[in-house]
Amino acid sequence: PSTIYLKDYTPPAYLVDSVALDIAIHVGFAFVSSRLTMRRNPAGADAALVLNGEDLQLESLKLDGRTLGANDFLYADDLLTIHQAPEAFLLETVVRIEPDQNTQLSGLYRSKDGYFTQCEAQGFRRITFYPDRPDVLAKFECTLHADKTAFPILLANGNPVASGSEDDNRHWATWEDPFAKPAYLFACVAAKLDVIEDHYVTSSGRRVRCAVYVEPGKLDQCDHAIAALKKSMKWDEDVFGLEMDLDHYMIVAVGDFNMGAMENKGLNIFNTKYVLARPDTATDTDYQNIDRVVAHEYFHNWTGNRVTCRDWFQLSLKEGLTVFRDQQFGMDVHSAGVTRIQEVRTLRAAQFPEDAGPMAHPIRPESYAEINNFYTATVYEKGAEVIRMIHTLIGKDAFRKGMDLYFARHDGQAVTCEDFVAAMQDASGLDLTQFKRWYSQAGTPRLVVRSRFDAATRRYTLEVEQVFAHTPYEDRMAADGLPQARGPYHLPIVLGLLDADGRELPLQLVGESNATGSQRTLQLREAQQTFIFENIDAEPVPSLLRGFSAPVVLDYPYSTADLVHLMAYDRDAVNRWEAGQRLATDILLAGVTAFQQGTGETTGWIPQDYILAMARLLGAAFVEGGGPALVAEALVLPSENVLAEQMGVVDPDAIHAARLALRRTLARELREPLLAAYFELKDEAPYSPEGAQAGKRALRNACLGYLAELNELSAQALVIGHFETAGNMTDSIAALAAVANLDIPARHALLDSFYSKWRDEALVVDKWLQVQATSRLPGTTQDVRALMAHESFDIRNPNKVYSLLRAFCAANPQHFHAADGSGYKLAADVILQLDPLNPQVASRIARTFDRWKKFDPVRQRQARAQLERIRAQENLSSDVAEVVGKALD
Ligand code: B3K
Ligand code: ZN
Repeated sequence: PSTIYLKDYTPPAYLVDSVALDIAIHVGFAFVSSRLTMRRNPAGADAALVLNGEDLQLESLKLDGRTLGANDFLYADDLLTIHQAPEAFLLETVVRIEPDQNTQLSGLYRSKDGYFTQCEAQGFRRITFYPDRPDVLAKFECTLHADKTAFPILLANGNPVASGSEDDNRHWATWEDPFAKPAYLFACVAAKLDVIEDHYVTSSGRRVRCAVYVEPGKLDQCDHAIAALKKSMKWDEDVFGLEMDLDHYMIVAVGDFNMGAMENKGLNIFNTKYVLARPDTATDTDYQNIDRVVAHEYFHNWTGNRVTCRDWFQLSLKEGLTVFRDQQFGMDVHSAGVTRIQEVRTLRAAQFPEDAGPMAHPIRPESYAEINNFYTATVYEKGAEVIRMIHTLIGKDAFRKGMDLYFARHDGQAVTCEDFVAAMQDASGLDLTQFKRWYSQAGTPRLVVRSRFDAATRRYTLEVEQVFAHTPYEDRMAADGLPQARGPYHLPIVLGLLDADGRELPLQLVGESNATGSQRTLQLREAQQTFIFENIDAEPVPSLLRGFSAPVVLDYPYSTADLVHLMAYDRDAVNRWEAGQRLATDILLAGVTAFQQGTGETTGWIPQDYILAMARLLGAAFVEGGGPALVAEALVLPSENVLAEQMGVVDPDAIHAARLALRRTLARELREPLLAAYFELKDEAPYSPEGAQAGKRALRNACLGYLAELNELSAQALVIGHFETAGNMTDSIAALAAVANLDIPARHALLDSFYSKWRDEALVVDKWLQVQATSRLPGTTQDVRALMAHESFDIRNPNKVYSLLRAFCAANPQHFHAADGSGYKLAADVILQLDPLNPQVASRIARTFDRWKKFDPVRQRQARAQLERIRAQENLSSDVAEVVGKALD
């Protein structure tokens, strides 16, 4: 695939003032007529008129009413070039498309209940000819025609302006969007759907109709989504002063969707997974995710839609910022500590490995082959961390001023990441020049921190050094002649110092006249920088990077005693959790070595101190602040994948064995408190997904998970009883996941009964597939293959592929990385089968090979063989070709 460079950006040669679309849906095909009012861009290059078009059959082409002949234009390689276009003109095209054949789910496509669209990033060109780039903003009007009985609902962006009936039992509707927008925010729907309606009155008194459209019969699963929408509307007014600007805000749920959801102006299209919820079908996590995704798409209305991206290299401008906003929302409406811990976990599980692998890129890459490959953890999650650092460095009030300034300057524009940073800099007065390196440097920096205490001078010194990772990204930049200026980052280190009793020390840096507060935000700018604290009587334990104040790897030589101390006393919830994770990581890595040496089973590598600390933690669930939800987080050991990142050469079998041995040991040693907590936490109240109740459930299910590790009939009976008496999906899936790991006769019976109960609820069947795909039992790889032939599986449905195959590849490392290559072979088979159907989804599966070079030579050989087999496939999509090509590089 060819590479596209940020440095090659040029403004569009032509602009579009208005678009009138007419989409007539028939059996097996659709006609799309478009009328584009266009003019030359005064600020653009003197280039030809070129429109994008993909899989379009051109029926007619007129310029200012004159039909263009074969010599007037050229349609080749997905581009329509019109020779000699005037300064201003009306361009009319008619194309025929085949939405029923559109298995890519990009553009206009068929799903069970009707027709839906997905246009970001470049799907609009699969609907009609258009300058399909985000810096072309136009006003859209859209008329839809379809069969009245089969597709009674006709929707597009903005406001409904007219509708009527036609011959042959057909009807039509016209929608008009008052806001100019890029084509990627266009959406339309023609389907049979049920709708639930509500309204929200904005702070200035605008009455907004809020509507959620779902598959017929699912209205009882919409309440949470609509409540989340109204909560988001209120939050954005309260926190950022941002109001809804339309009279209609619609969310449409569709079962076939490549990702989570899409922020089309006034007409969000959502994966059903982030809309539908009922206590018996959705877990607490599902409810939380719905809150977050609904909020995310809603927040895009300002950060993304009102102010959009100049080009796709700027993707993090809208995504990093909007993720940051949905994270802040999450911290406000749920527990702040738990929310932040979960974010740190995601970052470490998904972004750090990406930053250390073949696809490493900065949050604003300089080049890409396929833009769909850059909707990544880096652009989203690290992008959000970068925004968060600005927030931490300049403070909440200046950040709000910066946002206000950003909108004052850029409302209605397509802008760059520089524009955002400039607004923050101008509003705060803080020089962010150096900070901008976060936008152009790839890799996770390591902060090496060393401390020194001098009793004579009563000084405590922290020496901080920034160590940069070398990534293949730099090599590619160098090969392309793009010099990568590399240098130290500007970042906030939020810290506190704890004395031997766990109290926080007052902080006074050298040069300050007195101590102020016990928590500081230090600004690190140098490659090596020293911070000296005065009036310190005894060596403290440093609590560094509180709240995970920067997306870095912290290297500080904490002793076991230090970590146990922080686990017990740190006032920062994230660092209390972090101390436990560090301790567990140290222990597990020792366990890995022990297993490699054949002494793992003795569990001599598990220190008693750790078990005591975990026991204390469990006891604290009922007393101290934070409570059960935080304790539940602390009970989760670092994942196998996160542990793998800590090793030079990954040994997935030893990692699996060590982690399992530690879980079993904890279960055995803490058996009584785990049982006590399990019974104590039983909640008789009617189900609510809200924090307090969900937190208790999380801890109770975590206890159950540990107890299930006891190889005892009574523990198994407990799990089975938990399943059979579960009053909600959170509890039943927790039990089922535990049972899926047990080689006991009840396993089959429980999985079968779950399936027969839920076979008609697609999202629940997804969970059923996932617990089997992530089972640790031998034979899982064959089971996954067999499930691909099960009646419930459909390779054309992304949710099914993610639940069964992505879960297997990404969340079952022991089997995916089996030394015999069976896991890699399965993944490659799926990628090759899926690529011609849906390259975006195939490419996501291909990404699970990213870390293949970290494994031993035997596994590397197996992985390479499969990667080469994929690369050799004819007509490979640019999506998969880029991922596999970079992996093999
Ligand atoms: N902006 C969309 C993502 C589109 C992905 C296209 N491959 C959803 C979101 O981030 O809100
Ligand atoms: Zn987004």
